[in-house]
This record gives sequence, C-alpha cells and structure tokens, in this order.
Amino acid sequence: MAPTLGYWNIRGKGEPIRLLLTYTGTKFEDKRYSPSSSDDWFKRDKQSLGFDFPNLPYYIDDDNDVKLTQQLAICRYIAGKHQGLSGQSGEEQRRVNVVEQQLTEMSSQFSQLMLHPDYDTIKADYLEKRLSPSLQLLGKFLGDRPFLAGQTVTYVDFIAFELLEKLNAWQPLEVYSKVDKLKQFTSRVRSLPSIANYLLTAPNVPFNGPHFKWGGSV
Ligand SMILES: N[C@@H](CCC(=O)N[C@@H](CS)C(=O)NCC(=O)O)C(=O)O
Repeated sequence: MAPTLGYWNIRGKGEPIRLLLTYTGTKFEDKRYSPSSSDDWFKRDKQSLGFDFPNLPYYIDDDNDVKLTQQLAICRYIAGKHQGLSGQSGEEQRRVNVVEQQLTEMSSQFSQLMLHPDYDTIKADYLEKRLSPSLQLLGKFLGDRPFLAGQTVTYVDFIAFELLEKLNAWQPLEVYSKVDKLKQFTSRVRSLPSIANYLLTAPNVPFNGPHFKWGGSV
C-alpha cells in the first residue's frame, strides 16, 4: 500500500517532503487538508491516527508499520531508504547534519517575522541582520559543489530549495540577485528531471498558512 503524506493544502513544511518523495520516485497519497475546513484535521484525524506527537506534516507507511510526524524525522526516514540521500561519506553526512539545523533556524526566523505583530517595523532589521548574513554563509558553505553535501543530491537540498524559492518570491531583490551561487543551486535542483516534471504539474497553492503576513494566499 502506498504511504500517505498528510499536510495542509499549502507548500509550507510539506513541500520539501513532496519534492523528496518525487525525487525518490516514491508513489504516495498526497493527502491535503483544507485550511478553511481545518476540523477535518483538528476534530477528526489529529487524535485518531495514532501518532506519538500528532501534527502536520505526517507520514504513514503501513507496509513498514511506520507512523511519523515532525518534518525532519519524515525527511530522514524517507532519505534513509535510499542509498546516499543522507550523504555518501562521513564528511557529507556531517555537512547534511549541520546545514539541516542551519536551514531549520533560518526557517524559524522567517516564520517568527511572518507572525510578528510588528512585522512592518522589524522587517528591515530582519533582512539586514538575519537574512542577508545567513544567505551569504549558505552560499559560502555550498562553495563550488553542485549540491549542499557535495557532488550528489541529499534530502537537505529539497529543504534548502523550498526555503530559497520562498524567500526569493517574498523579496526578489534580496536572495538570488545577491548570492549567485544560490541561484545556480536552485536552478540545478529545479532541472532534476523528476523535479522539473513535478513543478510543471504541482498545484498552485500558497507558500504559507493564512495567518502569515505574506504568502498566505496565491
Ligand atoms: N515541529 C513540527 C511543527 C509542525 C507544525 O507547526 N505544523 C503546523 C503547520 S506547519 C500545523 O498546522 N500543525 C497542525 C497541528 O498543530 O495540529 C514539524 O517540524 O513538523
């Protein structure tokens, strides 16, 4: 039986997992809950599906008796089923680990801004003191490698791709135009045949939930 990925009908934390499943050629049910009828999740499935820590995204792989929540745990589980997707060597695995946590931090800083009541006043500060240095460091970390771990794709490439695409859609003058290596990196991920194909047909849904200051609608 095909596994199920459950998430809101937005890109958010679900999209890197959708990309990873697409890249690995995993057939899955892409279960999308509507934010406007969130009772389907909150009142129906959240407590009944049997998760240790009920949340979205979730991943149910009945054939292997696996029920997971937490985005990174799901990514690591899927990557773990495919040779090399968590890094080929010890050095690559360390690169995956460190950049995974760095991307998580960048993502959470972005979400904090997006949910902040003083968004308009603190945005400039975030761009200058948080985002810009983080992007420079990420570009430097990538260096001349094609992918974040090294020569081949790992799961963190999809987390980075989605974050960079979102940041660039929000602030087109602050991301790719300032860090060319990151622009080349996302073009490379976008051109992977299965990803290129997915992007042609992917539903046009918002990056974020409706409560975010930006990206909550298409
Ligand atoms: N640490 C969790 C956070 C999950 C989370 O915040 N999920 C949000 C959407 S991004 C949600 O709406 N969860 C549904 C719920 O709280 O029941 C992860 O990384 O997966």
